[in-house]
Amino acid sequence: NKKGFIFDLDGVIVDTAKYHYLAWKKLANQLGFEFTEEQNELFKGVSRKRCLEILLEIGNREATKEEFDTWMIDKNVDYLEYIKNMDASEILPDVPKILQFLKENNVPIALGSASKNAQPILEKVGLLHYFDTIVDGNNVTKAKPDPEVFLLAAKQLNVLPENCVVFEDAVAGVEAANAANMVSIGIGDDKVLSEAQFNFVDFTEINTDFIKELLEK
Ligand code: B16
Ligand code: MG
Repeated sequence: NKKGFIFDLDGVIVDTAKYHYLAWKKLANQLGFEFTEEQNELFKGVSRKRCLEILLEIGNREATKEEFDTWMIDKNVDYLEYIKNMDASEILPDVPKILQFLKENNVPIALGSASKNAQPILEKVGLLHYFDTIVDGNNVTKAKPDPEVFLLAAKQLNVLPENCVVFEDAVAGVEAANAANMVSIGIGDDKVLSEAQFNFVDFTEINTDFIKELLEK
C-alpha cells in the first residue's frame, strides 16, 4: 500500500496567517472599519475571494464588481510586501524533520493549499525541493471543505485517497481531508479541530515512530 503525505501551507508549514491578517486589516481600516485577530480565524484555509466576501459582511459594506476586484488586488499587493522577506526562520518547528524523514523513506509528498502564493513561499523558505507536486489555489476551482484540492494531490502523487495522510490547521481543511477519505491530522487546537482523526499542537509533538506507524497501516 503506497502512501502519500499532503501538507497544507498556511498554519502548517509556515505561519503566514499573521501576514494575511495584517493585509486584510489594512484594507478594512481603509474602508473604515475594524478587523480583529479573532475574526481572522474565519479566514484560515478560505480562498482569497471568499475572505473578501466575509470581510465585507463584517464591515457591512457593499461593493461593485470593480471595487471587489480592486480590493482583491490591493490586499494581495500588501500581502506580497509582507512576505517579501520571508526566509527559513519562519518555518514552523520540526516541519523539516518530518519532511526529511518522509524523503528518506521515499514517501511522495504534496502540498495542498488554498493559496495562490504557495510556490513562491516554499521557495523563499527553502522547502520547495521536498515536494513532488504542488496543488494550490491556482489549480482548483472548489475551495476547502470541498475535497478537490486533496483528491487532485493524491492523483498527482499516484496514490489512492485512502492511502493519503493530510496535515491541516483549518476546520475547512480537516473537513476536506475527511471528505476525501484520507487520514486527517489536525495541527493546532484539538477543540477547534475535533473532526480530525489525530491531533497535535505542532510538529514537535509528532515523532517519527508515529509516522512509521502510519506508513505501515
Ligand atoms: P492567497 P492554506 C490559505 O492557505 C490561507 O489559510 C487563507 O487564509 C488564504 O486566504 C488562502 O490560503 C488564499 O491565499 O490569498 O495567498 O491566494 O492554509 O490553504 O495553505
Ligand atoms: Mg492552513
